[in-house]
Parts: sequence; structure tokens; C-alpha cells
Amino acid sequence: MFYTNDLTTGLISPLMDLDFADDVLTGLALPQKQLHAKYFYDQQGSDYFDQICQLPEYYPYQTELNLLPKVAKELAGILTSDCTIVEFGAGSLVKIKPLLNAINSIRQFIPIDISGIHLEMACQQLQTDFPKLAVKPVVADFCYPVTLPAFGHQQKIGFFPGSTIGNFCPAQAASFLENARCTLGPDSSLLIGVDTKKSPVYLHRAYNDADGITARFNRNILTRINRELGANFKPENFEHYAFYNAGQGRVEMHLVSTAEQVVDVFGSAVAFAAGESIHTENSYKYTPDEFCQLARSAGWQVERTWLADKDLFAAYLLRN
Ligand code: AVI
Repeated sequence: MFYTNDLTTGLISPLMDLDFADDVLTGLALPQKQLHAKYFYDQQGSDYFDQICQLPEYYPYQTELNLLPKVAKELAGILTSDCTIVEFGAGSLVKIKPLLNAINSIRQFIPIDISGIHLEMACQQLQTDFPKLAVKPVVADFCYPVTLPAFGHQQKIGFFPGSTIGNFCPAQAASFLENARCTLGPDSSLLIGVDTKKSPVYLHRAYNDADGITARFNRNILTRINRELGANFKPENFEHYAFYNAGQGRVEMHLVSTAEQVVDVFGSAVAFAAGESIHTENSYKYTPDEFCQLARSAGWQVERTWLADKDLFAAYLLRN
């Protein structure tokens, strides 16, 4: 979002984010309409995602959180000199805590997130809990190389939990991993959490929770487009639809139009047939072999792999 200074009132008011408008109009003009999943995360969307993480069906969150203290203990033995930790897509800053608790050599923490307000609030809380830690938040889209505050000569370790890498297609995931190598620089490491392939029944439950929170999270993208781009979607005219696409190795989320309808988006008329969908998210799942191959193709070495209980989730330590 861009801001302008109103000279008559002195107030700062938001201008339309032209990249967002362009992405939405381009995506809705495709034969299979689509929206980029990164646009889920306005303030409301980030709140919904936090609620998803508390659901019993959404196993990735708690499974990774249970694995992290074990990972952190081993990392504490490896990271012995002063280090800076850079978290990509930091969100609510919950997963960094097991690392901060176990690794005494972390001096500086640089969380990167696209949602500025959410990040600012989470950083204030973290600074209270860890008063000696230098916290330097960066609001940025980490899909691209990010310029970071100075590291000094500290050891650098990237942290990308939550299987957010699964929201990229494999080619984008490889380019994220290459960009992260570039952002973190020589001799750095990357600790990354990645969801594994498993029974579709389990996956279906995780993305179709009984309370309908994931459905609200999905529809909220339309509410955001209405608010920020002046569109007139009726979110109640779209149904949440999520399924495991075994051929592609990913969970897909869609919003399915319940009727024939025309929506005005930023002055363009977008027509929907009854049953036509907007593809809103992919969540790729990787076997350890598949993920290690992806990481190597992006120039990383795989130093360590941890598998959670029943192989439900994996964490990898990569070396540059
Ligand atoms: C953030 N990301 C890894 C989540 C996922 O599982 O792909 C987003 C999500 N979508 C529906 N539920 C959770």
C-alpha cells in the first residue's frame, strides 16, 4: 500500500497498491482464474491464519512447534559464535522462541514479513520477552532478494518455518532458495520447515476444518479486494473448496462461484459461470528426497534432516 499526504487536512491516507491491482486483474483474466496466495495476509487474514494454527486439524503448526526444541538443542551445539538470525515470513514470531531460548549465541534477529502492522505488534512483544536481543524488523516481500540491516561479522542463519515454501510452485521455491542464499551471503545456513507427503485423508481434514476458519481465511481475500481495490465481490457467493491433487503433490484451495455472476473489479467487469473457480492457493508437500534435491538444485548443501513424529513434518539445515 502506498500513502499520500493530504495537504488540506495533513492526514496520511492510503493510495491503491498498483502491483496488487495489476496482479488481481491479470489473475482474474486467466482461463483458470487465480489470485496470489500472498494477498491472503492483510491484518484480518493474518488473524485468521493464527486461528488456523490453533485448530486440531491443522497438524503442520503444532507438529513443527513440537519438533523445534529438539532442533534448537542440536543447533546450539553448532552455532557457538555470535550470530544473526533472519526469519523469512515471520508472522506472529512464535516459532523463533524455541531457538532464542536454546541458542545463547543469537545476538540479532531480523524478521521479514509482508504484513507491517502484524509484524510490528509481534516484535514489540518479542522485545519484551527477550530484552537483550537486537530486533530489526523488515517489511518486505521475501519472494524477491531483500536488503537487510548490517550483519557485522556475525554468523548468519536464515529461518523459514511453517512450510511456507510449499506455497510456491517448485520453480518459485528453487528461486526463493537461490534468493535466500544471496540475501544471507557466503557461509550462511538456512533452517527450513517443510510439510511431507502423507495420506490425502489427513491433508483434506487439515484444509477443511470443521469450524470453517479456513473457509473464512480463503474468502477474506475477496473482502480485501473489495476494500483496497473498490471491487464488489459478494464473498457469500463463493464456496471454499480444498483438495489434494496427488498428480501435482499439492493441496489446492479454490473459491467456487455458486451462481453465474459479474463482479466489478477496479472498473473491469469479471464474469463467472456457476461452478467456476478462482484458484487461490497451492500448498506443495515434499518427500525428504524431493526436498533435498530441490535444495541442492538451488546451490545449498543439506547438512541435517529432522523428521517429526510419524514423519508428519520435516526440518532441514542447509549450508551455503
Ligand atoms: C502459510 N501456509 C504454509 C499455509 C499452508 O498450509 O499452505 C497456509 C494455509 N492455507 C490454508 N491453511 C493454511
